[in-house]
Amino acid sequence: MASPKFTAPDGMPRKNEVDEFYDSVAEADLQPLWTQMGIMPETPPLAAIPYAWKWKTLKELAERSGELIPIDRGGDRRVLSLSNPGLAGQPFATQTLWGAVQYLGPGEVAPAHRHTAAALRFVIEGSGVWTLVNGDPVPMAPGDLVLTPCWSWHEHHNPGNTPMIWFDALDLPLVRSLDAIFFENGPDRMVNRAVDPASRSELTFGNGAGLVPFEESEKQAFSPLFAYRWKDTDRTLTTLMKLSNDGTAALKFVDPTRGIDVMPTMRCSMHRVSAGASTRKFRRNGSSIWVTYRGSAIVSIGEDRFHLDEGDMFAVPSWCSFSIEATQDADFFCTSDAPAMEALGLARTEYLD
Ligand code: 1HN
Repeated sequence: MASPKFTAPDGMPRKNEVDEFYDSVAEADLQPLWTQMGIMPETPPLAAIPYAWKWKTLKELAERSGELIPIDRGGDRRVLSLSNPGLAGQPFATQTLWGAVQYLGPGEVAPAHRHTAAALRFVIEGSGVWTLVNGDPVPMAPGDLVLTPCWSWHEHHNPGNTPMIWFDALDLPLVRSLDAIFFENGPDRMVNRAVDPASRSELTFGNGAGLVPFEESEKQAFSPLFAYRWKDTDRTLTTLMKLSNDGTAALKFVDPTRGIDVMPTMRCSMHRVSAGASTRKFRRNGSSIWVTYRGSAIVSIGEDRFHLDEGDMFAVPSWCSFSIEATQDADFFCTSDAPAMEALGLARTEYLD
């Protein structure tokens, strides 16, 4: 029942009239802005924290999952996700990115499916696995970057007799927050088959030196090249390092037909830091996940410092200062949400040294 209205002698509404107003606002599923303290803070209010996962633990538990868990459970993929302790138990490494290790045992197949969340693999160790991306078999080897872009069919095959572990990254938290998740299971398992050492996408678009087919193929939102090989990445970093005067070199993986990021939501890059050298200290909004591919380093993220060795992975949340100091010659793979931030006009970077 509505409470009677009282008016004070000075004409101001009496307290119970204000209370009644707030009740009516809430009942109408409305909220006043003037009570929303902190809705527009000066810098991003962060939940995710700077965090690192050790390869030793990742590898041990991935191998254990291979012994205990059949491949046909848990979404057809034997994947252990990097769960940032700041994100309330969600299986996400950062606010926008999923990171994980995936284990595929000898003779196993992770069957076909597709989803709107874009994915990439960066191979850490093992050999013999190939991924079928939209019908194109792409072999995977250590140091290779393999793309399975938005809505592309993909399935993983391990016809060999050794297991393989790789790093998976997806833009899943970002796509979820946009209510843009779609998923579809593929046709039944395909039989293993012989695979050429290079995929059709590499034969067509991976010839390097800025040379792409004369006839334009229909442009999609992602790179038509699905694999970036370690020998090319390593050679490019070696050349860039020779030209460098600060002991650091970095490259970006791009769509060879347009020179833009490999996928619209995820930037991929590789960073080499010589023993004793440091990268510049900076912060940017948006987040990234890093894989220590070779060597070791001390990484500063915000107020935290992490000692990292081969295979260790770490999360850099939005607007946290970041720098790497190599204790041995070190190579890092990085994926970030930078293309999405830039496309939305939100990207900011600040150098702090
Ligand atoms: C997925 O499809 C794969 O295909 C890996 O290898 C990790 C994490 C969440 C959702 C789908 C894969 C995934 C995933």
